[in-house]
Amino acid sequence: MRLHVINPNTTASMTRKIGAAARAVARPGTEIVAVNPEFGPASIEGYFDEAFSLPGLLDEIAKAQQADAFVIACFDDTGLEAARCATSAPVIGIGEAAFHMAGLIAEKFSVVTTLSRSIVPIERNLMKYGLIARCARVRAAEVPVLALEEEGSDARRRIEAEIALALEQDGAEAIVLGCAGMADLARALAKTFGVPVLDGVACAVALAESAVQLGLRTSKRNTYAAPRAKTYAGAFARFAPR
Ligand code: 5HY
Repeated sequence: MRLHVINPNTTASMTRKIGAAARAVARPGTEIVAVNPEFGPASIEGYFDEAFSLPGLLDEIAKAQQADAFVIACFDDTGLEAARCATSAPVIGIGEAAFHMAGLIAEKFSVVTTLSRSIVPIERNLMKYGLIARCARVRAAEVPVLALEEEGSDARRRIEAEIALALEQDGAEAIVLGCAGMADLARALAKTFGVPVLDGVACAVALAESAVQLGLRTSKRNTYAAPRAKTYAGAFARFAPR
């Protein structure tokens, strides 16, 4: 099978990191194609960037209609519902995947994301997915997303400090890493803290493979139905459903 893993920001080094994390857990017969748009924000930090990443995300999906499934590799699950309208293949968000997987192995989990501006969007996703009661707390390490790409940054130290607080104060039994850019840290952090630490990229790849194996496709009845034919004016004409 072929999984199309889309990093909705335009930072190629993060796309390579995401691709490596996906290939590390993919089954032998699974081809991972990791891509990012050529246009849009270099990182997605809150609602403004999410909005500006959507055209590029949807364009990547339109270009890859042969994929067996898609993973949206942004922890805010940016554009997840719109993406499900754009294809009949399964579309798995790394946030939603990590939340569900954490709920299978722990009663309560905390999320450690990058900046405080991402806390409410993640909390709202948890409510949307019906999992807010299983999340002890969504925390921010106060690390800009691109600091995770910088050699020698103090990002890892700040993430570790926030995980320690989550274990001390939240009653967290597992930790969900709240950024695709943290994908390479999960195994080491699990060893450091002795608790499950989940990376959404790995969780989403596993769930996407399962959906394909089960022969499941996105339902096109009502909510995720293909967009009705209409004019998409101006520069957005290229995004009209193909
Ligand atoms: C992500 N931003 O996974 C999110 C995480 C965040 O560019 N990739 C991004 O901080 O919201």
